[in-house]
Amino acid sequence: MTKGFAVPHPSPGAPHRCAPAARHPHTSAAPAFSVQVSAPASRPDGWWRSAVVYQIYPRSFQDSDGDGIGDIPGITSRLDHLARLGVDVLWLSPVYRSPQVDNGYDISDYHDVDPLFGTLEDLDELIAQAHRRGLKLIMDLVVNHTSDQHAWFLDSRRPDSPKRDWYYWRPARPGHTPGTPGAEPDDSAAAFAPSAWTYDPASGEYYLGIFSPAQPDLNWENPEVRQAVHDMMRWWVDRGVDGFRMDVINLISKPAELTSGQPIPDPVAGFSPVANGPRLHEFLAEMNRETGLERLNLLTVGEMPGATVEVAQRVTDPERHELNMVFTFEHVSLDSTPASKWHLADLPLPLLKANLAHWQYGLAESGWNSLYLDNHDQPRAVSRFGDDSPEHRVNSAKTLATVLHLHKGTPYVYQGEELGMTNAPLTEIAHYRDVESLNYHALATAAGVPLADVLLSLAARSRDHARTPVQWDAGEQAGFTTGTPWLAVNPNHTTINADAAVADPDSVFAHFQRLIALRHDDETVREGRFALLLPDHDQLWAFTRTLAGDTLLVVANCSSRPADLPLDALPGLNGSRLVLGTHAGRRDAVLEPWESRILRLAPAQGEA
Ligand code: TEU
Repeated sequence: MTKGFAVPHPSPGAPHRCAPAARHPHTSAAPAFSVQVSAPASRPDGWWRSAVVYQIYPRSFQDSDGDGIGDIPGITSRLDHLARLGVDVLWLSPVYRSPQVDNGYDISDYHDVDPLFGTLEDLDELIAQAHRRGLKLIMDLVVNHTSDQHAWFLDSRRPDSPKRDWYYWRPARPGHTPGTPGAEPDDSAAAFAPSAWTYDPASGEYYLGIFSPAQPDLNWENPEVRQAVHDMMRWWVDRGVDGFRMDVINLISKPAELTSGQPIPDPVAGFSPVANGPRLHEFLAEMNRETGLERLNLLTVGEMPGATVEVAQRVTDPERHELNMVFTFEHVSLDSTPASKWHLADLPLPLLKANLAHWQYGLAESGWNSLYLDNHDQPRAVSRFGDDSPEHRVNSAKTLATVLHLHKGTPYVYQGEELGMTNAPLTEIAHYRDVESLNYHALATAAGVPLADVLLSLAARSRDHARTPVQWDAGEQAGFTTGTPWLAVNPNHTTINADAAVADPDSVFAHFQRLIALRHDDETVREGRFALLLPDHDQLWAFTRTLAGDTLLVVANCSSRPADLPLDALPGLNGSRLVLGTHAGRRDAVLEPWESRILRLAPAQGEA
């Protein structure tokens, strides 16, 4: 396991200045602490281009009833924290009725709230309270698949059902007895199970579930399926939601082989064989038209594993009327080998910089980027890309945020990221809850991978790191619940928690407030053209953003040792003005470990 970036170590004689950062007041304007009150759902054209989105994973955010599981009233009770942070939009991971095999990404009723999380009325109240504070709210739309307990699927199990064709049902492989090992229609593996095909003895056929048997894939070729999804989306829009985050939406159009009843080609290579199918753009444009996504100025972001920047260019080109932006997986796949996310690889900084720059350039002319390092499926960014040691945690969390939020696009903050929350000490299989982690453990150990290696991969990549309860205070269960949390609270909540962060003007939280305020205030942050500098530098992440002659220069030391600023390669430095820094007031030509600065170049100096 590699922690942070793979950078060469300094030579033994080299000076190594790792003194803790001096604490100085920041130069930016003080964050606003007042709660904004505004009319609900005012959505001017293009509003999402200046927005910052905050993702809530309800199960782990705030419990209000002591059952150890976060819920909607718990979220409502914490809205002031989010208003204080300054974000514009809340994205709710799924709260629909669900057997919770994949924590709500397996939906059995799209028109109801799971009792675990509360009621529809609780959700209405959350939306109203959010709108009252000027916060918008978007729902997670999980329509590549339903739960196997959804009424549509239960109906579809009858071979003569009109809904049989709403899912992918296929006979056994020719020459094989249905239900016997190896009789699956093809060799596709599911993301969270050994096979993507599950045998149903009642009809003697198999159904497709590319995540797990509890998540059967809907057949989007069938127009009735698409209509049912559109109806459901309109129902939520009428209820007051401001947009959708669309789960694995580039998997809805399946390859021609599959839709025509043939085996999936090259079935073992992850999602790529089933991603970005031939009718993807048609389905997205139709959805947009039928549900008024664009007409109503709803925020739309499509999660797209396996999508290239070319796919994203098409999806986000305003002329094509599909979606506002997509979530790419490229930058969060760089620290694994192509074999799987569990096969760990070193990540040199130039590789990560190059990937983000590739997306910046690719979507510069038309289209739009989404920007994220953390979400509910990823280990914590500060532990993965930063340095979560007590010495460097705060500055590395701030510097990663500086870099991300100064790119062009819509930044996403994942709950706890604004506190610098870290990976959890998950050291044995009993510590894990996630279906993906448990499946990997079972399959890998059965295949003979030594347990120690399996545990190492899990400790580096498990989704459970993101899902430990939000650390609100230093007290019992971090203030998350009065009961027993469904997943253990990280013991470091005694020092890393919202109470402490909000009280400290130099905290990670305060830095996020400043970055969000800067985006709101500064047109160059929102719309400026991006240019990467020093692409091969293994410590510094440097780039400019330019708009109408105004240039911001970002220099960030993404390493735990000092970094010299190459003045000849950054000619605009002299005469520039510090807009925001992690070590405010410092202007030396050496950046401290994990120090970053946002500078405004003097007008005459233009783009560096
Ligand atoms: O994720 C899709 C996805 O590609 C990742 O989940 C991936 O399978 C895994 O996290 C890589 O480690 C979405 C949701 O974000 C995720 O939580 C769901 O489990 C999945 O879809 C199925 O709905």
